[in-house]
Amino acid sequence: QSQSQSDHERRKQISVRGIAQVENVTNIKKTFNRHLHFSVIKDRNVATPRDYYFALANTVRDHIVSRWIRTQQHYYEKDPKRVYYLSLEFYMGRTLSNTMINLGIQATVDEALYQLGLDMEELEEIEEDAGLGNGGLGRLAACFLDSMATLGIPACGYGLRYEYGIFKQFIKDGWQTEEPDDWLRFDNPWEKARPEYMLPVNFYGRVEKDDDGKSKWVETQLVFAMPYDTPIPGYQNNVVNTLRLWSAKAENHFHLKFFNDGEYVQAVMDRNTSENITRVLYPNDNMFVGKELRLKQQYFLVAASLQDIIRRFKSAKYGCRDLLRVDFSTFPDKVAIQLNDTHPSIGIPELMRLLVDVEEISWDAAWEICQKTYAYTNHTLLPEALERWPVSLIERLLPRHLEIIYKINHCFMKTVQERFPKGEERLRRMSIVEEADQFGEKRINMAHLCIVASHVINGVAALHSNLLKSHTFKDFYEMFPEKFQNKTNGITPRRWLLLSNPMLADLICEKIGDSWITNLDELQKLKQFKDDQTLLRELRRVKMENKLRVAKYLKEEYDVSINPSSLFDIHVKRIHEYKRQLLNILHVIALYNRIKENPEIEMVPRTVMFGGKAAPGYHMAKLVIRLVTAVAETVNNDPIVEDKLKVVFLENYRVSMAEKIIPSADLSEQISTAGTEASGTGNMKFMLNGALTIGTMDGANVEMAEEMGLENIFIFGMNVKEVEELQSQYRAEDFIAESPTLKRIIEEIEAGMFTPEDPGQLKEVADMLRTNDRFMVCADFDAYIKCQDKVAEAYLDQEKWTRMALMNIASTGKFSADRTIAEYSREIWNIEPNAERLPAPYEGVP
Ligand code: B1H
Ligand code: IMP
Repeated sequence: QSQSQSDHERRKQISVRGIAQVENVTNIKKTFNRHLHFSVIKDRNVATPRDYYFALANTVRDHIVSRWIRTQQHYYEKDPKRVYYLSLEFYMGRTLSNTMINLGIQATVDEALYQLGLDMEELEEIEEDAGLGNGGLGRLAACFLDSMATLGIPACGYGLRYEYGIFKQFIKDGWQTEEPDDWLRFDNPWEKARPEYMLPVNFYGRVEKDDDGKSKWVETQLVFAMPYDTPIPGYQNNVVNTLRLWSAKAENHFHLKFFNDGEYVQAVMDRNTSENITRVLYPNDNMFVGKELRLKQQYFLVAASLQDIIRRFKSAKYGCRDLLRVDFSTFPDKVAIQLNDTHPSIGIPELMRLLVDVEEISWDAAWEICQKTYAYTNHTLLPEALERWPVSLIERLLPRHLEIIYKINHCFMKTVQERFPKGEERLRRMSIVEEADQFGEKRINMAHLCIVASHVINGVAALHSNLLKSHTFKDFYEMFPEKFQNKTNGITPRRWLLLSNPMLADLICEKIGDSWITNLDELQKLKQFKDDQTLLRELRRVKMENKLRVAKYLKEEYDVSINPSSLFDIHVKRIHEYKRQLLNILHVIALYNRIKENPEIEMVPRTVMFGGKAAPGYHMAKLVIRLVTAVAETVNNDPIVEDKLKVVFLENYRVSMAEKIIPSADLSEQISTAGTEASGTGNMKFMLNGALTIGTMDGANVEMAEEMGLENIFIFGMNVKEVEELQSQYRAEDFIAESPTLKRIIEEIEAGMFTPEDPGQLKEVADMLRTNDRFMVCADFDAYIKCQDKVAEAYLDQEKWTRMALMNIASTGKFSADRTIAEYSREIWNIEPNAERLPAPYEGVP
């Protein structure tokens, strides 16, 4: 109670500092009551907390509306170049608090609710996460939307309105189980359906050629795309951009005559087949699954979005008020399309089809427009994640697109041949159309298509971008070096500090003011306080309060008791072999073995927390979860351990849980095999919240270390070069033989020490480590254990530890998504960010 009281006070203070115009409490109370009455249709005698949440959401939404309309009008008046971010995933999480913060009305709303006898934090917890993403890639898209709005960029996100987002994870008897995420069950107050802007999308059919060789795609099956718009407010600048998500709607005219009621009823029921397109998000992170329905989703997204983009391009005004734009040569000056990985890459042949077949532009002119318009971001080097669609599938679903892809490839192969005569091998390697595999199946390499059809391709961290050039796309780099760029990922400091860690945000504001919220480099100013005992003490206090909050949450929600003074060692991200949750749990077992050897041992008490979802079909990832829960059961119930060690598996880790957990971390685990994690963004969130990192020289960890200095981070293990050298001759047995600690642990897993009721249960994990480990856990084991010992030692000196945490926080400037988006703007989209505020609705027209 007193905890939430003080939070209440703090939030009020911090937001008041930032707002010019405080919206008034009386009006907000009035609007809230009106919404409870007219929108929710309840009185306070029968209203449930959910009813109050909806009344509140509607109240807050009201404050967006005029800004949203005015921003869009402003764009039409100014006719600037537009940016379209196409993504199969937008992992938005919750919207309520973020909206209040960005609108600057949080303190006022909080006060109004307080006066109404309601608790804002309790109502916030009722909101479902918008879980329309798997992990980093989807959350990056969400952070980018926030930064684009904050930088005043005329941007629009296009995605799919999945009826079911990422599954809900439950742990039953130690194993992951999945439940559908029915997030729309109670209505979504943040979206507005726009049935009047519905657009047609075609599938299947065949291609007809007319006499002068023109192609027509005929006898197709039609599905409609219904847009749902969600407002994306910038941070206190009165800009509101749009996230437009498409939902599949069956068409209404079946052009059929029914001979009986049954046929008619069946025809209505068959509408489901069309509407299944946007039913569910595919739950695989970093893994390509070549399912027809997934390709339908991809095409559905781009076909609808491109029609919308072209419609807007044509209707946008330039100077003269009512002239329609017909000349497509200016298209790339008015439109930039960013492809979030290859997932929307079927948009390349679709744009070519629209320009050539529909707008009747010549192939060469269309191709130039296409290249100038598209840019492609690559997010992974893992071969199993690269999209390679079977030709036979594309041919059946999108016959005209296959023809276009063949033509693109034909032209491209000619230019390669001109550049590199006698480069037979090279030609084969670079082809968009791959040669037939062992089953006679040819595939389309979507990354190759993207590189050829875009003017820029970028990786998501310096190391990753360099590996793209030197390995994955080496041939392409040699041919088009000017196309390759790096754009190191970033995160939005609004959600990942201001919203999630109000106490730390407040402390920072007290010291250096609040300009860091939109200019994260300002945090550098904290460095001058590195020996300020008062600040270090305050930092420690904030961390402790955040840890207490998490301890309380785990007790209330999961009945898990943890020691808040222990070192919180946190590993949260999708469960994947390359992310090496296994390496971490091996360390936990090593600590447990030490305690058993010597129950009197003096050690820094640790709470090791794991969280993350395994793709439902990923057997080994599910076994890793089982190993963690088995070790947790064993360790947590062994009286000998006392409070030296605790292991927790955080069920159903998602955006809203990340916001709670990350501010409490002392130690952030970022331990992927070097060269496998393209960037990582969780790493940046922990750093910003004052956790220290234990990590490999992988992805953005490299740049984090560079920014903060190696003395403020715990780096261990092989680097990319060492991984590469070992790869082909890796034998786990060599490392096991040299490490008695490791040998013992693997034998214990094999013997069933953690699953005594079924000793063979985890043998597969041990077998994999011994004989089949692509990610070389054993090779980094000793270095990891040594490094963890250094972590524990450092934790003993709390003052030094806190100073390191301060240096982490102060060095995060580079990892603001605002910096990332400013770079995309200038170096890819060719537009200048605009930090100016639009006038507020009550300040007159923009
Ligand atoms: C990332 C994916 C991904 N890279 C395929 N690739 C998917 C691939 O549904 N699929 O088929 C879904 C997701 N996700 C992540 O992107 C990287 O692993 C991270 O290192 C990176 O930080 C993040 C954002 O760039
Ligand atoms: P869209 O970008 O074409 O989807 O339009 C989004 C919003 O922009 C509309 O709902 C209007 O608020 C605004 N808008 C569209 N066309 C015009 C126009 O011609 N003048 C001013 N505002 C417009």
